[in-house]
Amino acid sequence: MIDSDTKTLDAVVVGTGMAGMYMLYRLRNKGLNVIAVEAGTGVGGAWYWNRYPGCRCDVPSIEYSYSFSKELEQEWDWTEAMVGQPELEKYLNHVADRFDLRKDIKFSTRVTAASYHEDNGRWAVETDQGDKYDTNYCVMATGCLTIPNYPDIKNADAFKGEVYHTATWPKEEVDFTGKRVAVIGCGSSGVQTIPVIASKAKELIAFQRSPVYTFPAKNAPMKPEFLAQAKKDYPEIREKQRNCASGIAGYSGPKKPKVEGAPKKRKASRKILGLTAEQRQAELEEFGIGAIPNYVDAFFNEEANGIVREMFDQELKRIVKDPQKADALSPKDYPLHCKRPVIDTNYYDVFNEDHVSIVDLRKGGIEELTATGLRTANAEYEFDILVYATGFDAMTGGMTAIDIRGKGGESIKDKWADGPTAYLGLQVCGFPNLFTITGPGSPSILSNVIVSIEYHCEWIDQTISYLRDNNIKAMEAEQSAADEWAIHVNDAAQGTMYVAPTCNSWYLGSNIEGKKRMFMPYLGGVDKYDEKCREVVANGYEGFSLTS
Ligand code: NA7
Repeated sequence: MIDSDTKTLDAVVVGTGMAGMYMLYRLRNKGLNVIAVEAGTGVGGAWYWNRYPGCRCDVPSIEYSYSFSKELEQEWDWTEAMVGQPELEKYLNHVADRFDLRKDIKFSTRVTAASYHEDNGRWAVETDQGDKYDTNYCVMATGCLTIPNYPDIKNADAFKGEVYHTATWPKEEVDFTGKRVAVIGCGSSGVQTIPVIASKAKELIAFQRSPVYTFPAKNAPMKPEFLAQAKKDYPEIREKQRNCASGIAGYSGPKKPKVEGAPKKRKASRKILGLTAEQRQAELEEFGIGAIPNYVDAFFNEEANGIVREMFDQELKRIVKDPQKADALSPKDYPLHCKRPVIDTNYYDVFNEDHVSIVDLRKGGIEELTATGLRTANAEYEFDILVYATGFDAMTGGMTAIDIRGKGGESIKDKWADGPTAYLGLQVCGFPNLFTITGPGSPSILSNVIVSIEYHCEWIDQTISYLRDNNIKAMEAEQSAADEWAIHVNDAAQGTMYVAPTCNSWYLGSNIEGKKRMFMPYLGGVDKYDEKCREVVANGYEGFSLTS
């Protein structure tokens, strides 16, 4: 029974990050009555919430941008090779204005519940502002890195100073001048923010449970000739992005004219095994620490991984002068390529400054927060500001934070208790007409995510056209297809360092207590994934049941 306050729609899009914005644009353009619901006061998703100092994209901006509008590509000028959060947020606001998206977005509103009605194949969606929507399709554009992870620390509320989380950073500037700052967590966010906060603070203490392997970002201002050429080359760049595994074309700018007789520039070897100790040392000296992640055999081979880890350690000890700090920063106990690679600007260098210290929590964890700081198993620390850089309930958190109930009232939380499965990362069995953008089992965050986002939005758009053209009331992933796909996703990761026994990462869900250990993204690549999706469609949506 629909009450009079309920708004009837064709589609509800949850979230207006890069995915939700494009989905809204596509569905509206096809004439659907659609609304997008956004918890923030503005668009941007991850680029709206993660406004901590130093937040920056780790994919070149030329490639980390929408491809759907040629005009947009031509009119937007990136100012750096890899821009920071403020510029990305500005870009996304420009997109929202340019395509007049705001008129169909309900801001400052969080979707709290969504339940499926089997009798009519429709969803009832509720928000924390009391909105009620009755909709045919529900598209979850809730993102892979949405729900902040707050560690379960004893007396968490005891600390009387200022407390921040990198993933929910305030819009107002935080003044670190002359302050003693503690940062808990040294993943990508910690690595990015520590040098920037340290440049202002009187003292910075990094509390680190797992050191990362991090490599210089080598970010630089955008050269006008590079940008001009990229704008000309966009068709090729986009074509290449969609037809490779990573979704990154590796665009390198204007082609340099060949100089007759000029010596060929040497590149670092692709494999480390087979090089003698002298050759490895020579490569390290010539190419530096940045060459280390490119030795491909280290992805699969333990011996190769061991060698590059030793090389990494050697470089780390050279950069960080204090042997105790270098030892604390050394990620000895898990392989390279287990966690998402981190790139940084001045991360190791900042530990050469006297006012920046590191606490190695492997030698004794945090026991409790106190009114003035925190206590580890070994010592007590005092500070004025506490920054949690402790990551996310990744890949699934955005969905499980909502009370989503499918057929028979089953909740998504229960459905995924034993590991999240979603056929092609697009639909969950038992949840008809609900689509997941970059859901578990798709290349998502293992690829250039904007490429995967656009792919999913277009697939969902075309699928909805098919459903409407063919009077199909409900579309649902079949359990057998979802299970088979989950096995394939798992197989694709086997033999890589991503699933090494000593590896704990948010890809595996192992950063969240009680979360089932399962490798969630699809490692097969954007190109292979596209082949599979095309095959599924060509075979009449094989693996989905379609009910008229
Ligand atoms: P990450 O990469 O999950 O990093 C979170 C960090 O917080 C990591 O070093 C964690 O150590 C640490 N952490 C988590 N819980 C605790 C507790 N209880 N005590 C101490 N330290 C803790 O999140 P980020 O936000 O840095 O980056 C996420 C992605 O965003 C990144 O990959 C980029 O793609 C952008 P752990 O490793 O779990 O031992």
